[in-house]
Amino acid sequence: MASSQPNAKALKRQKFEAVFPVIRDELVEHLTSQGMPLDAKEWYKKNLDYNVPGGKLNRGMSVVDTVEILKGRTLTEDEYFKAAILGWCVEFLQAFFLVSDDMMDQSITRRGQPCYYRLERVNYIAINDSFMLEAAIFYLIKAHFRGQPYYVHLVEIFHETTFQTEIGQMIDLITAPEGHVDLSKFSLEKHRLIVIHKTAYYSFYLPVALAMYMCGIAHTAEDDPYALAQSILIPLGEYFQVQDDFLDFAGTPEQIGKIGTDIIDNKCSWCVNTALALATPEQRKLLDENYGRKDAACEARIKALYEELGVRRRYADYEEDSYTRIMSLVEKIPETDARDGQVTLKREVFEAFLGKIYKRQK
Ligand code: DMA
Ligand code: MG
Ligand code: MG
Ligand code: MG
Repeated sequence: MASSQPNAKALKRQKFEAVFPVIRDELVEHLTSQGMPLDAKEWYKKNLDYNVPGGKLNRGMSVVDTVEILKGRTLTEDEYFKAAILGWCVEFLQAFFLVSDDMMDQSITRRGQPCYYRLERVNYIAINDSFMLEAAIFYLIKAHFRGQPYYVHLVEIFHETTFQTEIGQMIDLITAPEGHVDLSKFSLEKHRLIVIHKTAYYSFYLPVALAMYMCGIAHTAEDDPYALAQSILIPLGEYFQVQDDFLDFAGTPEQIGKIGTDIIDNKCSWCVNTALALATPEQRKLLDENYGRKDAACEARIKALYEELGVRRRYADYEEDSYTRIMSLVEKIPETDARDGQVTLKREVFEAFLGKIYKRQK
């Protein structure tokens, strides 16, 4: 497969990245049309440049990849551009969530640079700047898709997914109150609810659903390919956030581009839930006394306990189990195209996703 060659992969990324300046300039031009002064345009441009590109771009590029897989052919220039805009809209949504998430999590770095709110000139202005990342999505969709039959679906799914993510962020945050450690409130069930909402919908279902809408895939009461896609992508997203939780503990900042804050932030992470399930009464006491404290020595004690309890081994097992489980879900999708002439869901959509995240180190 040509796309798995490193060169083809790099070219794909470059092609996608090349669309960003076009979109960014269009947004900055909008400010011009509103009579905004130069400093306002420069501020917005900096917000966009600092927060939108520079990530792994997995979410954004998977919109393009999925459209290609669904259509089963190379895209025309116009199709590519449209798919790339939707892909970038997912990256804008991600940027909006990350800017606000880093403030709420009091994080230090992101993508190997200081979190945006930590820039001296930015600070709390990051709140409004995050809103302006979100607003850009609806501006772009209107500018490029207003005349399409699926326009309303795009608008609705961005609104709905945003709400789901915000619900997830809310339960993530209220389950991790500052200064009130109560580990009895944590459970893997609670964790699952949090991660499905805060991560899985926007990171996995959204990109595929956007591609499906763009390809005109219909759904009826009897046949709902969107529900089918969701039944695989939500478990996939859950697995992805478990990886994120594990890397928060085990990844180095060089590797993951961010400094882990979950232990200090009292988060209902997969790691602490795993540790709670394995801990002896003495180890539980150590967890109770050191978790969620703004203290590097407490954090180090928790990390040492994770090592002692074999959280790494548990994670490796979890990763293998997830891979097998998700592959078996994928295999339920009919291998061949049943309906001629119609675009239908394909296994490859999900295999491509799983391939991108399996055993990821960042
Ligand atoms: C990720 O939660 C969810 C959203 C919506 C950003 P997180 O705080 O674990 O993310 P990160 O580890 O990237 O700060
Ligand atoms: Mg965070
Ligand atoms: Mg968070
Ligand atoms: Mg995290």
